[in-house]
Amino acid sequence: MCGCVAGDHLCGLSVSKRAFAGGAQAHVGYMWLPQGLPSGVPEVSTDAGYVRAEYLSRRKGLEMQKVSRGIGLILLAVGIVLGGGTAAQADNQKVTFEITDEPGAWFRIAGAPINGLQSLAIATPGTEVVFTGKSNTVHTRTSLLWPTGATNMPFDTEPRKGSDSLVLHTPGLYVFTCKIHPYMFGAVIIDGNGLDDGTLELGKTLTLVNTTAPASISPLSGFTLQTYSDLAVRLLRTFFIATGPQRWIDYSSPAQWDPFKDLPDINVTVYNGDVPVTAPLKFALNNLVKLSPLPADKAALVPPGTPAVGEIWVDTQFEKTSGKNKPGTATAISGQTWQPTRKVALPQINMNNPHNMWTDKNQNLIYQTQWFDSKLTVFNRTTGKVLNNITVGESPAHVMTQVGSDKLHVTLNGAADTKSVVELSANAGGILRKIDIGEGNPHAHWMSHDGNVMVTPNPFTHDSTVYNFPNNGGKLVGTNVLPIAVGMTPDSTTAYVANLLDSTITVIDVNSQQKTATIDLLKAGTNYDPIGGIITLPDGVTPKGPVGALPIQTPVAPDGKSMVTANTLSGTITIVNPATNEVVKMLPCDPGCHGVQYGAKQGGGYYAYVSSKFSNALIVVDPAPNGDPAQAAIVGRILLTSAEGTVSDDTVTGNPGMGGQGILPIPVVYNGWVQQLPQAWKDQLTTKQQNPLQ
Ligand SMILES: [Cu+2]
Repeated sequence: MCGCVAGDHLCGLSVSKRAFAGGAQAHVGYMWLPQGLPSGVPEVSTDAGYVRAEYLSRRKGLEMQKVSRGIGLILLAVGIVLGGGTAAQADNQKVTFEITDEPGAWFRIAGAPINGLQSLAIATPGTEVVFTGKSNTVHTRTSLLWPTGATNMPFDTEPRKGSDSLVLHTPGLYVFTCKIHPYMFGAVIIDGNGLDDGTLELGKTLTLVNTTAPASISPLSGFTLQTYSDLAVRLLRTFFIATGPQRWIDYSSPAQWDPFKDLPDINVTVYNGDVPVTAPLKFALNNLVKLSPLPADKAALVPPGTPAVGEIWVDTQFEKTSGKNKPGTATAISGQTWQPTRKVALPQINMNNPHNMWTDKNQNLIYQTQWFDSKLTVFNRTTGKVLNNITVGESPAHVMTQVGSDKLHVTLNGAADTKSVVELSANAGGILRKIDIGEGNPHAHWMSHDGNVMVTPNPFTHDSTVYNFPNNGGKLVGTNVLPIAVGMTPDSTTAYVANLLDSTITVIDVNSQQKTATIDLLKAGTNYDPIGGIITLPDGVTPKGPVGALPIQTPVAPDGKSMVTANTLSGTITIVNPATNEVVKMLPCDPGCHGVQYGAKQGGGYYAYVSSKFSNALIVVDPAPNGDPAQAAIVGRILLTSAEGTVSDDTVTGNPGMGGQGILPIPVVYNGWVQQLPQAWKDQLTTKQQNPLQ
């Protein structure tokens, strides 16, 4: 029953439940490791001169609770026929999820998918859920939501490639994710009323993992979600879109987008308090509560009126090509024609899920992370030719250069130990060291304009490291749950950390290394009603909002006038005025809204480019017309599929232009980097763009 691998120090606990993010019962959780199980987790860094006291002080008083118990239950065999069609196979009361690198099928149910539901299993109480690994990198198997009070919940594991299992007893909806790649979803509905009535029972209330965290780290602490609610239905809708590529928005197709394509013709039962409400699944996902309209108006596919300087690279991470079995390309868009000029798939190295990019100070190289792998890849920007493929560690997520040295720093999202940032020499000549940031598993860091400071978001430990290079040490600053991406003002005095699961942004004073404020993007109860719903879009009917649910990338404009945040659950773009830290505007985005970067607009000013995972369009935002972020507007939508004249090293075979994640406008015009550009690039910028703070 224990599916652990030999030698794993957690073997005896492989079906244990360790509280997410420290959980309700634990102190501000540190490593999510029960005491007495620290093998592989160094207690004290060996880095000389390290400001270790800061880290150690947070360990004191740490009381992690072992919540391990053996699970030994006799399993009964049942069928799971639903409304004439098996939704997904659960044989002999066992559901096996294969964890893969395959877009949409990250938690793929073993056996052929039926009705397109490759990641949703329907089963009865007592079903064993098994996770097995088929990915090139490590993943966690983590409860995202579950029926309130359910036995064996929440479940969580270390990042690993091996197997795990648990048994589900309590009826209702369970969604599992990976804390490293938090859009990987697998779900199980335990139907307590039997499986032959054609109705999926979602149960009365759900608990979200962050709501089990202490109030000190989650504004949603203690919140319980009834299943008849905007938030529950929105989460379910996002699950179905994420796990079915046929439900992604294909702007290149003449067919009308159907976000519910191939969903089975079955009913779901949700609860309004104690009152059951049964409705057809598709109706429930679109009409049961007052969900805001889904975006994706193809008429919006228009280029901006004013050209951009240079080009815009977008990681079309889910695009498939014929010459390799791993997904992903990097797509270059011309800022003059707004056409895709190049797609780089790198079949010769089987490039796997390219996630985020940066370039050298001469703008000649593209540094490309492979997030579902262990490599940093370097290719020539103008030829697409691969130059280097360097093993850096598990799940390399983001890469940026350091102003001055032009060294690279790559975060290792899958690294369980605290030496989780890799430093490479200029032009990625070689690995220089691994930097101890006091935590493992960082995602999207940001570097200061002078190269002195790096701020990492540490998703597993709800904190952020403010690392000072001259001191060769850092300090941990508390955030909310699952911090995922950092932005920084151009003078590097303020850092912003987007907390995915709490829909907040932690504001950090970089110099004093203190948290100074929290920006609430959800404003539940004020701007957003998690039960009644309505996230109002600019053309909406209810004067509520702005709202951003599940924020990801959040860079600050090179001139400091705006911060643009991509919110993946709400499918909205929020604009913050960094002068006041107020959310001043909301714009519609596509499902899976994810990446943001700023680039130079021709003749002055900036565009913010926004990518979405489950769409093949790049949104162009004018983030501060007339210098005012409250007037931010969408000024273009660019198709990311190949066009006539697009040069590529491989042939696209699936998910065309899909999976928008990391973005890299060339030239890099953030303060600090822009001053290092070759003259030929500077000549294309205005004086103000060359010196954004003057
Ligand atoms: Cu993962």
